[in-house]
Parts: sequence; structure tokens; C-alpha cells
Amino acid sequence: MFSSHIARVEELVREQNDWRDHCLNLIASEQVLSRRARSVMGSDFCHRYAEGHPGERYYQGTEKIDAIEADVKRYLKKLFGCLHTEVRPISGTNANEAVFSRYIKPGDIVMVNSTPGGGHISHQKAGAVGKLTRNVLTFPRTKDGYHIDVGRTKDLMRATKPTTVIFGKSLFLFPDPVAELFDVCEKIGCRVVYDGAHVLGLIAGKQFQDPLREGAHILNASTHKTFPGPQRGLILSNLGGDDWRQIDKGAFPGSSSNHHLDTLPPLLITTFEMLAFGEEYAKQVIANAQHLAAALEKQGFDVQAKEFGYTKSHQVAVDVSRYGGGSAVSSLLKENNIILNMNMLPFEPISHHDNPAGVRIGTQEMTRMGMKQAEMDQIALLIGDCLVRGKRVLDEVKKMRANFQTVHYSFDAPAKK
Ligand code: DSN
Repeated sequence: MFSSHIARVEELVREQNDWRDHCLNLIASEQVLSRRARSVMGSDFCHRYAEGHPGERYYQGTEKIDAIEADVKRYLKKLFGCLHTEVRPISGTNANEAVFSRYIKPGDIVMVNSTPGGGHISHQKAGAVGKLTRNVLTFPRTKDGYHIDVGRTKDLMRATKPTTVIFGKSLFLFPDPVAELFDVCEKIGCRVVYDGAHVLGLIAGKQFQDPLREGAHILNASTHKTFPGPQRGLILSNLGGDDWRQIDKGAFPGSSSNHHLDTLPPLLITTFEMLAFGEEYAKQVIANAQHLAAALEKQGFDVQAKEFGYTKSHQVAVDVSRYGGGSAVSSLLKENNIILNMNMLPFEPISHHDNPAGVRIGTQEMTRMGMKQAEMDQIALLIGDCLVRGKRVLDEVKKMRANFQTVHYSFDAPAKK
């Protein structure tokens, strides 16, 4: 009865696979799995339950996932040099909820990056934080808009005494000043959470700030942006005793029960990839972002934060208001298989969220597919052809991408000729 509907589902999946294999995928929060990591998804684990911890489950039949989960934790601790890891949140926001629900009490004052300042929605009044308290203050920013103003933030923290500060953001060009603000955090006794969802792979590759070494009590993240794994969440910490027990309860039963076992085996494989190739990968991701930013500038684009070298992460921000704004530009590029997202820039009012001035570009996925500086020049030229010179570049994009079909920085065999 539903056979044509099912065939349509199968067709859509095939079309998606083929389409995105022939796109320049530049969304800063996305990534691809290696072939070997992807090959262990879709197993029997996608049918099973395993609440609790390895060896202490509420179900029978969990021996094999116990072995995998224990190894995921073991090798993530090795990769990040920390004492504890919680791998059961199924997304970055779910990890945030697990931590926030234990730390933030009604009426607490919490300090975060604002939305125009790049802050994630889960840090805002409209998101996970706002379910716990309405007293959400934002970090004052420097004139350029892309940095927290350390002096003014110290003053604001001393005056308002937040109980939790949340660093990290979604438009994340430069490190947040965790070390610089830590003495004030200590003095006022606040919790320091760092949301490293976007930059986890750069932290793992030792090419970005190391929040746990700079004073953050908790590093929350997702595992599928610069960290090139399956879609899950993660909590890392060196806190011991009751502090960690609270986080543990925050994850289960606080914010999840079963934790989508199917994506744990690929997470383990990705962790091995990052132990082996993380440094090389993260260096190239950042070098590519810096090169792409400069190449876009040469095409005449208003690339943000030029005076600071454009970026120290995987992201590039461009003001495209003169080409119709972020919504129009990202739609036009999508028609040409160049996939990126519109993004608010620091000085925009929140009312601009539907058609902000900016676009955000991430280099992590195309870096993993083997692209380097020469390809960043080519991407900038294609974007310039499309937006500045009004050309259709779909065929050139497909042709270019056809040469980049193997996941690098992984144990995948080279593609067969
Ligand atoms: N806010 C999303 C992004 O940065 O694309 C992630 O949740």
C-alpha cells in the first residue's frame, strides 16, 4: 500500500547522498564520517537499549556496547587529557541541558555570549538556560564585535556576581578569554562552562585554546562539527566527587534515557582518527579558513575581522549585505551547490535574524575531503563568479568536487582509480 511512498523515501536518501557528494559543503557545524566510521552505523545497536554505565546497566544483552562505550570514554580521556567524560548526551544542546540543569538554579545570574555576539541559542533566555533562570547577562564586547571585552566583563562580573559563566559560541572566530577571566571567576566563586561544540576538533588537534587547562570546569561539546564524528554530545571535566556525580545524574536520568547506541561505534573510530591525525587535520582546517578569508577579500568581499587576521578557527564571516544579505546569498549559492548558512553579524539587531547581513563559512568538511589552500582560492573564485560576476557555477562546482571523494585524516583506504 505504501510501496511508492517507501520508494520515494529511498530515492530521497539516494539523491541526498549523491547531491552532497557533489557540493562544496561549507556549513560550519557539519562534517562527514570516514567510510570506516560510517560502515559501523546501522547495526543491531540501533535497536537496543543500554541505560546506565558500562557494566552497570538496567538491561541484559549489553556486553558488546559496554566494551565500546568503555573504550570511547577511555580514548576520549586520553585525547583530551581529562579525568572524566560523559558520552551519553545525544547532542551538544542535550549535553548543555545536562550540565545547566545541575548548575543553574531559579533566579541565578548567568553570563553568556549574546546571539549577535555568536552565542548559541541554548545559552539564551529562549533556550536551555532560559528554562532555568531569566537573569541572563551577556559579555560586553570589544568595538570589532568578535571578542569579549575583558576589562568591562571583569567589572560587570564583580558588580553582578554571576553563578555560572558560559563561554563558547556558534560564530566563533577567535578564542574566548577564559584564562584572562578566570581569576575573577574564582574570586566570585562561579562555575565556568565552555561550550566547545564548534571547536572540539581544533581543541583535540591542539590548535585552539584548551579550555580545561585555562580554567573551565566543564567542556561541553558536540561530536560532529570540527570533531569529525557522528552526531552526539559530550561532557569533559577534571571535576571530581559530588560535582561530577551531579553531572552524571544530569546526563542520566536528567536529560536522556537510552543514548542512541548506534552512533557510539563510529564515535570510537573517529576518536582513533583524531588521536592519529587530529593535529595535522586541525592545522589544515585553520590554515584553509585563513587562506579562504584572504582569497574572498581579494574577490572584493567584506570579510570580517581583517585586522585580527580574519579567524583563528574553522570559520570565516562575510558581510554580504551589498549582495542582498545572508538569506538571498545563501539561497543563490545553494542553487550552485555551494552550501553555507546565513548568519547574524555582531552589530545587527536581533530582528535581523531572518535576513542577516552575514554568511558563515566553515572549512572543516572540505579539509577532511582533502582540500588545501589551492582549493580555497578556487572556492573564493567560484563564490566571486557567482555573486560578483553573476555567473552560474554549478557545473564547475560539481567538476571540482568530483576530485575530492575520499575522507582524509582517517584510516580509509585511498579511493580506487
Ligand atoms: N547553532 C548551530 C550552528 O552553529 O550551526 C549548532 O547548533
